[in-house]
Amino acid sequence: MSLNHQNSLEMVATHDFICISNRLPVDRVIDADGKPGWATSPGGLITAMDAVMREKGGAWIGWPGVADEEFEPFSKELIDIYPVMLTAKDVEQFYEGFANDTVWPLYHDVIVPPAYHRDWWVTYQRVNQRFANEAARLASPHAMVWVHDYQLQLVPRMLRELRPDLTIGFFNHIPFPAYELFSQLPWRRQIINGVLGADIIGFQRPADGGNFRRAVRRLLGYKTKNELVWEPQSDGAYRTIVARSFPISIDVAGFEAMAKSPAIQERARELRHQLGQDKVIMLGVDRLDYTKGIRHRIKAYSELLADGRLSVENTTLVQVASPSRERVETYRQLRDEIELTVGRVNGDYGSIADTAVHYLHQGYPREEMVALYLAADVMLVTALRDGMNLVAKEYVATRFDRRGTLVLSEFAGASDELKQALLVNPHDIEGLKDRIVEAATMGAAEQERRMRSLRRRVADHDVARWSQSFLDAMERSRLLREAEERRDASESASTEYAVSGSELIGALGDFSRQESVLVALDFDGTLSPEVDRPEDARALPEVQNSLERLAAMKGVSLALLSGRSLASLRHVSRVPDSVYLVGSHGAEVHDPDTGEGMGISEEEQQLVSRLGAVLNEAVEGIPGVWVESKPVGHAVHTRLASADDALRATAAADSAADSLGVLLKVREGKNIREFAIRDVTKAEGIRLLKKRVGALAVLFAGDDVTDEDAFLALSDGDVSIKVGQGPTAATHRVSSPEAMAEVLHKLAILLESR
Ligand code: GDG
Repeated sequence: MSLNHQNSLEMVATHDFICISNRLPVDRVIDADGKPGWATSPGGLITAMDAVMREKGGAWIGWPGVADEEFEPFSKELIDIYPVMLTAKDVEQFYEGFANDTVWPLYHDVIVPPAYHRDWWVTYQRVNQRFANEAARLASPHAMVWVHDYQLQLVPRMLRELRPDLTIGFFNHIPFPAYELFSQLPWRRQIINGVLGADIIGFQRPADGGNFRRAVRRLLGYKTKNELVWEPQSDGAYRTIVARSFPISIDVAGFEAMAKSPAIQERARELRHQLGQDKVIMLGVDRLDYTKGIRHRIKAYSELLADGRLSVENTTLVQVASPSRERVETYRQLRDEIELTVGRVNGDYGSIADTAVHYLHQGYPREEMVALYLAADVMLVTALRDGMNLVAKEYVATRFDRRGTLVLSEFAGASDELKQALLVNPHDIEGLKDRIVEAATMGAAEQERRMRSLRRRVADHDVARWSQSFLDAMERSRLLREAEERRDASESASTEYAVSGSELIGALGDFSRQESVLVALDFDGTLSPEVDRPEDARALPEVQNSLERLAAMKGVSLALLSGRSLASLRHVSRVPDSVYLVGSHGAEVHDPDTGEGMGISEEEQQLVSRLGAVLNEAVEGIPGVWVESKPVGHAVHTRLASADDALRATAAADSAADSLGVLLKVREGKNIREFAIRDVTKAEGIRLLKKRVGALAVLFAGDDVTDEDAFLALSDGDVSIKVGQGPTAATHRVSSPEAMAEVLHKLAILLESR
């Protein structure tokens, strides 16, 4: 944080990192002496942001939950909080209206009809502008701003217009609907354009990202390629936006620690005792919301009681339905319906001794929720549509005893990851009933087997990892843009760097004066023109000649870095033995001195094989598409396919890869989509080589987006060359492999003559 003079009257603190959400992570409280203050609400988001906020001197902008009252900025536990004022009318039209009665139902598959009101839209824009203005005022130059959720979809664009220097992230916590539904929205273009003001756009599921990119193509006609959106700029260039999934999670260690606390365990025992020691206790925990499938759950349970498959003597359902959006009419109606149903079920099936449904329309402290999770034999998550559903992950995190069964809706984002739950389609009441009975009667060994696997997944992917991966993506975007700006500043953006251009020759001259250098080159598209069959690729003859000269020089280490497997690279490159070969984007390294490579574990190998099997099955029969095996993954090639078939193949490959239920690293190149079980980039390959050969300077040339990682890994004094068109972090550009041949020829001359 630093202090700036915003204008002569006002001293304003500025921040390098800002988080914006509709609701602040604090609640207004009045203490015992009637003194007002602020209490941190222990939500997942603040836990996720806590470390980064402290480290970066972050600020949080949001509404404190009280209408018509202005609050001064304040600090709470090292976070600077800037309350935004909402009038009662704003709350009604922006929050309850447009956000919760237009966007929320529309984005949750129109489970209830969305209401479209022009005055709500006007207020939504006005309030979004207020949030954007505040962020623009508080952000330091080149700061990062992370905007959260569907209430603030216009903020990214508004902020970009005010402060183009910022790196902006947007995360959508709820689903993004299919185009056929989204297109109902009268302001669909404005919303898409608003979100696209961000550099990084995050969604819960890959399918949400796909829906969003489709809406971008249909409504604005922008090109998208896999996870990238290309937004045309007024100068003819393109801005690259990343729109992809970042599945959110919870503070796993925090939940587990609570579950292990003696007080909470004692409370869990007490709950079990009160509910019936020998009963199967089923639990639902939701905000009272029509998306959560509470009615479906109660209906299925009541039918099971009616059928006699379950009875109130040996089961009970505890339903916590915490109050939510009570001023919105559809929520009032839902509450009435649920309460009517619960009353009927209890009236029809309960007895003096046994209650069928314990219905609790109350909010509870987190400790009580954890005790309930521990007491429950079966957790019912039957959402009709849910971005993620954190309750499912919380239940798993607390069950360190590896007992309990999770029944989980396929329509909750969590089902992408929690494959060992009993997955269910909540609309299929018969199927839901079968799943509930299966869960209620599941043996201990099977519970343990499933819970062990669920817990491993959740433990490996906690909320810290989620926020870190989003922030890393923002940081990467910031670095790329800075590199572009540096290049633009040194020469006009549209000018191609010619080989004979003084800039590049000057850089090559400086580079060649170093005592020990590393010349690292991508192969396909950089040294060899593109060919139909990958095995036919060959370096241009002039290039081959320069490579042989460079390979023979003292003080020069030569390396080829490719996305190809090592074997394939060795086959096509035909370079002298002294050349370092790095295959599979850095996953495989061949050191000519030691002959060493980098291995992968047996477990990883098995996962790679499973991935290969599902990908092959998914694209089988699609003309012009094939799957190439790589050491840590597989690549789907679409170069020979028609545009339609290529799209069909990548979509099929995406869902096949999703079906494995593991988070894969997906990388896209020209007509190629790679799925890897772990991250390997050419940047790591470069770092490894530089260290191994002890080079003082590095030259790297490449043509593909996968080469951008390597460009970013270079430092001052290094030379980076992009071959061909497209946005790049490289400092120099040449037009083609032929032009690159000329560069290498000149480089060989310069190095030879030192
Ligand atoms: C949105 C998206 C996405 C509930 N009642 C009480 C209570 N809770 C806590 C739960 C959980 C949280 O509230 C609810 O999170 P969910 O993920 O289940 O659902 P939404 O509120 O709809 O959240 C959702 C999420 O954003 C994050 O991106 O997963 O899909 O709809 O943590 O434990 N907590 C306490 N008392 C209660 O009575 N203390």
